[in-house]
Amino acid sequence: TSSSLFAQKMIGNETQEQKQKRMEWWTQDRFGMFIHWGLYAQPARHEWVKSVEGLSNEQYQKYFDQFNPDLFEPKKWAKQAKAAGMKYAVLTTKHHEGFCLFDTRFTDYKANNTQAKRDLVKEYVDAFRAEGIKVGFYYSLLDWHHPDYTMDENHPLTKKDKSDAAYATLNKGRDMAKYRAYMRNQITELLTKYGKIDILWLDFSFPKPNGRGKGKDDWGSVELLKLIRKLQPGIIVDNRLDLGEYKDGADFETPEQVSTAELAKYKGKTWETCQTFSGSWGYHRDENSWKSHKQLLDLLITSVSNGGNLILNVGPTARGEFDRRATNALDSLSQWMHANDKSIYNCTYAPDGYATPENSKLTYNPKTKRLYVHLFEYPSNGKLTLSGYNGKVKYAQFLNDSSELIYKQAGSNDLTVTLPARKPDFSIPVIELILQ
Ligand code: JFZ
Repeated sequence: TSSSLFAQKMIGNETQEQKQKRMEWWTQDRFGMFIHWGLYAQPARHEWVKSVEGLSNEQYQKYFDQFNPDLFEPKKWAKQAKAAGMKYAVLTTKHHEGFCLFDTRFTDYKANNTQAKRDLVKEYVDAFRAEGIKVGFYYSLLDWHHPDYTMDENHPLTKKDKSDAAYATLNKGRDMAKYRAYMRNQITELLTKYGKIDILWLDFSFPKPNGRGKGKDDWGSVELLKLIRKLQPGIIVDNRLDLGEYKDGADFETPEQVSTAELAKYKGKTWETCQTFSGSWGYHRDENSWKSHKQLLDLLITSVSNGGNLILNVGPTARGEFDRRATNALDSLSQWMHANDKSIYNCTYAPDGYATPENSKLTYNPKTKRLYVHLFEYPSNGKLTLSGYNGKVKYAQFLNDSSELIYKQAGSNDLTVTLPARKPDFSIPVIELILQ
């Protein structure tokens, strides 16, 4: 890659070792909760509704006027996240619609001026911190409400007329320099008024050769990242700023809604896949494509088995709670995690020389030298072959109850594990192999 041929430009002078140390908790914790919450929870048909339907600020105003999250109790959110085994959280402090869940001096378009009448980000921070969950902020680079934000292919006002003339008319009086200052001001508020912030998730860049995208020059990305590093030296920042030759200044890659098969490509990088329960990030009432319990587990296990993180999204309702479908999904994860989370935390891909048995996925804890075999299909003949494992295993047990599993040598190199006829009561049982 180009980064091995040419030195990439750095922001600050952190060594690789220092960077690894800064990110240690994140690479060990593996599992986080994304929360997309904003005015778009009311139309409840995707957080991009303003853009997709080309709605003006005036047409969107009713959602600001009606916003009244009477069931918002972030302590409940935090307890649900914790029970599901999520160790960090990232909340949309502002999404593309431009509405701010936090108190800010730089716009009136904020929760304090709705019927909520308060800073909702503050309550989120306090509640999650109290549960011992690391606290992250998502902040949208796009802003479909700000008067200085110029037209681009995603802007709601360009949906009806895409001509150069329409762009020119709509851009009159808009000034991205002022919008850049607005972002810096708001990010400064977010990173100075709420104590230590663990993650900043900036979203997103879409540079286009036709000038109808936005990227580093629009955001002032390099300067912005310098400011962020100055305000919160320990913070972890995603890679969606379009940093150009400074791209190593970002901390992790963000494969979005990719399949489990595609995650193998990220092995060896520092990454987090972000995934929804149902397709939309914001609360979507009529969506019918909810992932099954097993699909969600597969995403988590496959992420760890390729050395990455999973951040799983909940879109709370406009009243401020996780709906029944989300709650059920989290509950089912919490049951599995309660018994099996040792195969997730502090784990990564298996070392070389350990073949993946049929219909399974491996994770490995390098500190405890334990290898975890996740049984996606329970062997119907009660036998699991571990090819090439002979001489490498000291003890074998199910992870969920520490019940011994008997194994014996097969051929010169292999081991055969005998499994009980009755599958443990988990969609994906886990075998724990204590290595020599
Ligand atoms: C985004 C947002 O637009 C979306 O609403 C959500 O917040 C998600 C987490 O991030 O969308 C993107 C950003 C980048 C790409 C795709 C969707 N991309 O580069 O393919």
